[in-house]
Amino acid sequence: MSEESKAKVEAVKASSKAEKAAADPRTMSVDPATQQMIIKARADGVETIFDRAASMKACPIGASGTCCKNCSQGPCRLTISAKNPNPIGLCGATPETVAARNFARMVAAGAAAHSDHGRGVAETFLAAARRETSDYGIKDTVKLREIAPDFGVEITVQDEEGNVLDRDIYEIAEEVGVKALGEWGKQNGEILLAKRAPKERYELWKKLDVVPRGIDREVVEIMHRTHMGVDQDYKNLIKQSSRAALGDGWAGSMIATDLQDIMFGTPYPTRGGINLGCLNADEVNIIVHGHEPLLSEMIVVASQDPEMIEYAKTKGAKGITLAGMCCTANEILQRHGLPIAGNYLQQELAIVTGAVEAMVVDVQCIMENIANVASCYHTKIVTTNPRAMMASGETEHIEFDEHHALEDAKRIVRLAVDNFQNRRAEVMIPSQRENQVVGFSYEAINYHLGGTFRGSYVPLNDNIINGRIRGIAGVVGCNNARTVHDSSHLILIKELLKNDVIVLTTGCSAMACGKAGLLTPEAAPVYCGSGLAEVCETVGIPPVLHMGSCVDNSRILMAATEVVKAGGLGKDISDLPAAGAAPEWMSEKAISIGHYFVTSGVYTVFGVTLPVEGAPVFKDYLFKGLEDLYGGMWDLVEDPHEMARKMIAHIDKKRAALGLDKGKERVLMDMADRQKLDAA
Ligand code: MSK
Repeated sequence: MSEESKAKVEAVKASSKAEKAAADPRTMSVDPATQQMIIKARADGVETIFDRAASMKACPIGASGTCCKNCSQGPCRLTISAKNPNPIGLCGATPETVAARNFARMVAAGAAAHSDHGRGVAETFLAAARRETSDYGIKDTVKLREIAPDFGVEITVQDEEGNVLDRDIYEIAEEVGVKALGEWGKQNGEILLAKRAPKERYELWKKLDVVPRGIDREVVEIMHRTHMGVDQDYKNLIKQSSRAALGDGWAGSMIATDLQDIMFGTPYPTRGGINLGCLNADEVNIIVHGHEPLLSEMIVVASQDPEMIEYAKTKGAKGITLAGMCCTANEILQRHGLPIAGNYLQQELAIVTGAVEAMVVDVQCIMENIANVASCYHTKIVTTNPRAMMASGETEHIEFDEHHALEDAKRIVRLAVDNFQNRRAEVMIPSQRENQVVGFSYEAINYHLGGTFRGSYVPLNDNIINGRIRGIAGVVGCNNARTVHDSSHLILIKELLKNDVIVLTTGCSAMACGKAGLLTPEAAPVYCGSGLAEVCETVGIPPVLHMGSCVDNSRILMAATEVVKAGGLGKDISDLPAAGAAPEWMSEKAISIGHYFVTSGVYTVFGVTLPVEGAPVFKDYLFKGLEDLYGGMWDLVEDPHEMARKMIAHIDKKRAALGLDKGKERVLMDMADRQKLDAA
């Protein structure tokens, strides 16, 4: 055999070895339940995202951010090389312009997704306030009274004798609902909740002229500016991206969180289970998947209805199990303690168990392929939102309407029960089922890390100042099939805990933590440095605090604001020893979230990739230039160990700036100090 042929044979051997290694489920996920279901899917002849990720490569030019397809003269693919150091598109657009436009469009899509979710919540809230529906009501009246002034709504009224009386709750709710809905279509002025930010931050946004006007307006303006031949200045495009992203974090998402809390209850710590082992072989299994809690709240009620449970028994099932997937899961978990079947990359695999009678989807993060997977089993896919229909496979559409939501929910549960007897594939449910403690809204943290009788963030600040807690990290975001499922979340978070950094989490990251046992108080002595372990053990909290779903990243903004207001750690979010990360991000919403954290003053690191590599000047602006403007900036680090190192270095930099580089006890503030702070 010639040397050349030998080399070819060796190359083939090596590539088949590499393919085999790539196809090994242990290289795809660190979660044993996921690995087991990938194997079952293959045995059943079912293709999943894990297989496609191994066989289909991402487009390198799109991944670098410099593919422009905003007009029909392209797509123009710009690659900087030695031969062509200054490539431009047909119209002359530079890599910077193209990458900034693409980035801005991702912000717009992400902000739109969160905010349209928020709009739906506001509409249902208003219907509840006007008593146009009997299925929804006002549950958390304390929170309603607390937030009403932020919308300029009075909570008291004076009678003719001058006595101050509490206003009727439904009257307040209606006014709040009207004001909240008005935030979408406002043409001028400012979003009302921008003033919730620390004063210094709000003033900075004003100075930089980025306080959002109305939510819809900022998104529409991005679409206009990124149309062919409009905004050709990457800095100006990012300025508009900042308005839209802030309109997401401090309006669309924040309003969604607030109004959901008022209608369904503000989360407080509760226990729940997580992973595919939450499904039950002898019960009707229903999975609610997506993001909006409006319908899933009603499915909770319908699935617990004794009549419905009896009906399930007539079909041979022992009962009904309702579990969640993606952020709808976080919503029903944090308010009802109902289990989570899995995070984003497990949606197909839940169906592969052969035990899911119905997967009920609303909006966002729903893979089109679940319809194909479902067709290999008996699972019914039920779409419920007119914005999110599916053309592939056989799906049922039962449209959610807030005016008869419970009726819709009962119809869906009955459909699932009727499907129980149609199981046709082998049922195999992994045994993995972890316990977790969730529901750390910023109000709950107020009490758990704060005062016993009166909520306060002061004790948390004290522990940061004395160095027991080195800093705070927000670790959030998705799974990504281009990385090992859950791995980067867990490596990063464990590194942070070891270094006494307390972690706030949401979304699929929170679920990765839950599956790995990090969301229990018992995790503190196992994973934390001595300082953080001591704090967690003293107050009985997990070292990683589950704060909810993707829209609930707004809770992290509020928690950061409360820390600033409690004093002793600077005057702005950018002064805090804090950092953010999304190590396995994949959705456009993550880019919007990342950008509202950056513009709120947070050093924010993403993993996997960022579509900026093909435009070095633009990348430099995001990674360095924004720090001068906002005190927060973007970063990209693939390796989670290195990501942890950089986040801790940033936290230490902020500690040093605050004079906290040597641990010290906090000097207790007296009333005069507090008044000075308030006046500042
Ligand atoms: S669900 S946006 S995959 S976190 Fe909110 Fe998970 Fe990311 Fe969807």
